[in-house]
Amino acid sequence: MKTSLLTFTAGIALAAATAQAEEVRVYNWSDYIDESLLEKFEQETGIDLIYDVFDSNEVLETKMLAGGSGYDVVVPTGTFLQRQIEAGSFQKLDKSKLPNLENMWDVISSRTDKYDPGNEYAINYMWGTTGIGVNVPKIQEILGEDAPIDSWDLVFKPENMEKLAACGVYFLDAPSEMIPAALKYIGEDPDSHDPDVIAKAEPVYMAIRPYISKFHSSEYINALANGDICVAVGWSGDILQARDRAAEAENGVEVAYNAPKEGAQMWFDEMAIPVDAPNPDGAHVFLNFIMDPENMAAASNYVYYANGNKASQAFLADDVIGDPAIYPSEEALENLFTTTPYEPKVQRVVTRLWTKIKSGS
Ligand code: N2P
Repeated sequence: MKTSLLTFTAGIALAAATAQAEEVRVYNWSDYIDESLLEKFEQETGIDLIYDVFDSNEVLETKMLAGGSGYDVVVPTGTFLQRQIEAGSFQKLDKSKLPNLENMWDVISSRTDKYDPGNEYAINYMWGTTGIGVNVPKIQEILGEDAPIDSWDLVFKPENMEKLAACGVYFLDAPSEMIPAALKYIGEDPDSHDPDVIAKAEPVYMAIRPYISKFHSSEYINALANGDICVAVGWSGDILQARDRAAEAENGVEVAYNAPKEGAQMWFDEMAIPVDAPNPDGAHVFLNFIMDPENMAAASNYVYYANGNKASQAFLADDVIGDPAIYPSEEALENLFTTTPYEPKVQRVVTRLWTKIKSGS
């Protein structure tokens, strides 16, 4: 009797020690969460959260295809998710562990279904558009009151870029978004997988290449907010975060974001569990925490991206749910395009072209 009681006690102590040491490792985009949520997760669940960030789908994809990343939750964009599902990089969600799935929004899940049929492998975290952020007073000083801040003309017309170069122009280092934008600008199908069509993006970029100061996918938030640059081709919420940082600094910088009127890309960032995740149970706890309506709303209210959670909408700030740059109207939605993943052969064409564009020769 005594022995078995001792064993029992030791068992509890061991379980407690294991619970204390439990960790979940999340790899998400930079500037993409309200960090107080990370503490809240640890407090509510007792799980240690290791939270790392990236700013490039290509960087994440390299880790996913190599395997052994050590992460429990990662956040590829829909097109990359689809390719990585096909490569066997993810495990199916155990939906019985995700009661908060009931909060998700069918309008978004019907769209993410194209990348992940049945939404078997991922939940939508956030979605947004790829467009243009500007320091309005600076642009108007250079190009006049009628500066085309809502048009791809601003950044793809060499005569505009020649004038803007002095105040600083950054582009995303994201070939799967920057090539489609240039194709859209010249009236081609932005989702073309035809190498001959894709090649038409090259002269568009080469004509403006001397005027691009940098290709980078996260530094532009502060650069725009500080007034170090006056134009950034970037992601909607990031530019709206720059707007807030500038307003707080009261430095005369006034940032505006536009999804260009000719058409802009819409994308969906998806939370998925790697096939070799060390703690898939913890990953499910994290996903369920994120799908809590108040948590999801707190994240969107902080980073100015829309989310795929219908129930969170009751908790969204008016300047988030009411801002058409974040939650576009039906009409504006029609002007947004989506893309499909490039096949490996086409991807190589795109990667080579992008390297050439960046090097400028
Ligand atoms: C957050 C960028 C996320 C959007 N900084 C890229 N899909």
